[in-house]
Amino acid sequence: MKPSTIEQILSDIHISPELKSIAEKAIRKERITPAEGTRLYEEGSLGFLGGLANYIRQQRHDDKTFFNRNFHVEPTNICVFDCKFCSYSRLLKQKEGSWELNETQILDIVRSYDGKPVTEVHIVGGVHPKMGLQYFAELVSKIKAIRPGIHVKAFTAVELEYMFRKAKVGVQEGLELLKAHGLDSLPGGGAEIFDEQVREQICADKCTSQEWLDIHETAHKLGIPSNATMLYGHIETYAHRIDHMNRLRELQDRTGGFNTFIPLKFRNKDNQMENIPEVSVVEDLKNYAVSRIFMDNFAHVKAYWPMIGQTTTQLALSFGVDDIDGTIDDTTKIYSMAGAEDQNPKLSTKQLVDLIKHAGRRPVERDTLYNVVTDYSDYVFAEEPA
Ligand code: V47
Ligand code: SF4
Repeated sequence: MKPSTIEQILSDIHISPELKSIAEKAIRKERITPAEGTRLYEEGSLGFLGGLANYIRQQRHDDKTFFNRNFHVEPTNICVFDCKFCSYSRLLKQKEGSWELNETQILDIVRSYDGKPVTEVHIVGGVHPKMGLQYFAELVSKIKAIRPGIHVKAFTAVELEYMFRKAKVGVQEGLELLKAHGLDSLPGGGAEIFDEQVREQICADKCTSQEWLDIHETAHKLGIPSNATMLYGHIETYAHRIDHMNRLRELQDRTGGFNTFIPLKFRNKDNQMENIPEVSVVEDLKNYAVSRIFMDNFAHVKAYWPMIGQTTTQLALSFGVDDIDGTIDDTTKIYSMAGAEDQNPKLSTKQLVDLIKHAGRRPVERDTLYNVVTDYSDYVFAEEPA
């Protein structure tokens, strides 16, 4: 992929002096302000934002596009909370459409990957009132006993806040316990939009923004890295998105513990916000681009392919994205239940590699912490691997 040149970005005839000065700052690797970030959303054309984001992406990662080999375990979709955007959760008393895996079933999923070259298990689910801290700590230990080398990326801050509160332990104590049992990192879910008024309308009863940020900050201080997400394309404004990213950027300045930033597009099927139309692909791409430009202290911006589909994922690689998550298998239901095109999200390694190569980029398998596992640039597949 030919990188955008500075001249190409700045020669856009429609670019205002204000946008030009923001672009020049970003190119000089100077931090742009929240007001400048909001202006990018409001005034930047898709071409301009894409050119600038792609320039930054190329400077950081060249054509490299990261993915990993992982699988998801979703222990339950029973949840004590009532997020209006969620198509996935069921209340304890609601039997239809709910599931609850017991420990044996979860460990059997882990065993089913014996001999397969996965490097990560991503554990996330509803907040079940009866699955507590001790249960999950022991579960992590048992997973590690079966598969000692696997990276356990588990439990959103929402799940953690609830399990620590129920167990009457502080955040640090709870995280230390989980770490001692083998927890390696935290996924980025539950962040949604930090603005308190928006949060009140879309997910009033779960952990607050400050609690989410405090849990991640404590985790980072204990040597547990994490991801950060942002749920966009519902009732929030551009200023809310920038405020969200700014709170993450400030936390990252303090700890450096975030691996990657993951914008999550709101999908509107079968949830209490289904009257809100989904945003366009143009908006998705602009959002990736502004994220890449604004989040100057985040090494990676991830497009989560099961949520946006494979074609938009390929496009996103020219709008600042350098990571597309993993092979995943068909074990995640969060997006298929919310209306994503892929009902059984699963791509083999060859399919992921081809997806990246066909978009003109260089596929690199990484582990959770972005150590390179295999560079697939010139790799020839003998036969379809598992
Ligand atoms: O927090 C729920 C989102 C998140 C909908 O860390 C929805 O590597 C869109 O955080 N439309 C959970 N989004 C998933 C998550 C995640 C996913 C992939 C990778 C990582 C990582 C983390 O899913 C929730 C919420 O923001 N979500 N419902 C919906 N209707
Ligand atoms: Fe529960 Fe998570 Fe769904 Fe909210 S998004 S209702 S916390 S499963």
